[in-house]
Amino acid sequence: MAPYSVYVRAVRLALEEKGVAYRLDPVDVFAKDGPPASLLERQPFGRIPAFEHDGFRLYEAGAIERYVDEAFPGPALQPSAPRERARVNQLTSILDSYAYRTLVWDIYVERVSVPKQGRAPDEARIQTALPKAQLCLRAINDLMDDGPYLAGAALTLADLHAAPMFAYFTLAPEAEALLAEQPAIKAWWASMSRRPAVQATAYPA
Ligand SMILES: N[C@@H](CCC(=O)N[C@@H](CS)C(=O)NCC(=O)O)C(=O)O
Repeated sequence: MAPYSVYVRAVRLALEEKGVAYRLDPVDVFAKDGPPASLLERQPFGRIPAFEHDGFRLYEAGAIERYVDEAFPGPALQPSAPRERARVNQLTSILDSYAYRTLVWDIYVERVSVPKQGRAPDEARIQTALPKAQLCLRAINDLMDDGPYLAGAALTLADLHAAPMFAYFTLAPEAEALLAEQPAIKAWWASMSRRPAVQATAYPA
């Protein structure tokens, strides 16, 4: 699985935080001829990650993260109280449904990756994304209560799902002003980015 992938990294963060050893098999999901057949056999939509544990195959990062948390010993990454657990699932869904495309593709990829490839960024796409990013950050901030983690006092899968998205987003200069409006998220990211698991999975290393 590719170390640059947001969703592969989120699963790796869960494995790292649980202290579970794992192997990353390389796959080029953006290959010119499309995703390789070996991936499609495991993930029919041609996305990564595709995960396997003792013959049990699973795709969809959120499902893999929850499996990792529940199938292995180590610190619990989901609260047991229904309402707290629901917040973790709510944040994960917000990240998947609204934040990933806006923060990573519309802002980071367009502002940082596209110029590296020698192309001009689509400024209109970035401008359209900025209020959407603001909305995402505000919504996440509103759910944080007193923090310091996204779902409250303890580290959860919500933090690990979000961290790879923020690692890319914060490389775009636009992130600074947006995060200045949400100091709790800014402080969260400053602390998350120093975690050994986050540093161990950094891309580029
Ligand atoms: N819903 C999927 C999304 C996974 C996903 O979008 N992965 C990206 C890499 S971070 C990918 O495979 N992109 C390839 C493509 O869009 O063709 C999950 O949760 O696993």
